[in-house]
Amino acid sequence: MSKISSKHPRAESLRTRERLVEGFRSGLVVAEGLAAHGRGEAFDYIIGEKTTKHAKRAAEAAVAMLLLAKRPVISVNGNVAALVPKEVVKLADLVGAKLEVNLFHGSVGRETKIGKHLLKHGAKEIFGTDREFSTKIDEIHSDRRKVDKRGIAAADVVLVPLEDGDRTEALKKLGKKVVTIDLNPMSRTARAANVTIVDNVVRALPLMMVSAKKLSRWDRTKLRKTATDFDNAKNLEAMTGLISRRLRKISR
Ligand code: PTJ
Repeated sequence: MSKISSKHPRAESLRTRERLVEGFRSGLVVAEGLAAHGRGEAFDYIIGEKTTKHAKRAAEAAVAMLLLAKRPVISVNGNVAALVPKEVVKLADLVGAKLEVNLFHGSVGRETKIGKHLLKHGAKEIFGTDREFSTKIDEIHSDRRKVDKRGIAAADVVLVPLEDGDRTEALKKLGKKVVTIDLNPMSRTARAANVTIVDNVVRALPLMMVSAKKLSRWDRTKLRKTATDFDNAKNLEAMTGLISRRLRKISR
């Protein structure tokens, strides 16, 4: 890894970028994942590389939804595995969710690599890597249609971080609730999800872990209220409003 001075104004962002490049070199991340991260970085730059109050509210609703779920699943792609392996394992543990490797650019070799990477970071069980349990969701028009019978196929709530595609609509049509983390509040996934946390996954996951510790002490009535009171369209509108105010401020 190249040396990044802590005095550099974008030190944290550069370190995150380095982690992704490492992930690319070790075969966890596809080249397209680097481009996807660049799109995310652009939005992060505009929002000020900080977690907003809107993201905090969304994270709480997301965690409430995961804690209320009977069969919650966290879907892991190459970028998530490279950026937040430890955190995603910990969050799954805190909310009682299963971890499933599910890729847009499907490859058995990368699935296995990502699965092993998560096991190395403390996961006890990984779905999505065993052909015996593989099935298809026909409504999804990409490699992401390949899911695990014990995981996404059977889930009632699915966390799908970092994607812009048709999967969320398809999962919702099947009666599942969808939570996402996406720096772009205009992406198809951000718009279609039940809860969208507009924040960098490297900040959102630790934030969700803190929420999970707090909310796991709440009763189900309070959790239900937190989940149902959340309005994703309103929250996204607040985020796009914040982005346009920030753009006006930066351009002055
Ligand atoms: O490993 P695979 O094969 O499943 O592929 C993973 C990528 C990310 C390449 C794939 O899911 C993809 O192509 O994603 P998209 O359609 O480019 O969407 C990624 C979304 O995540 C975009 O809306 C980005 O703005 C957003 N994003 C990128 N990096 C981050 C992010 N959001 C939060 N935190 C980030 N670090």
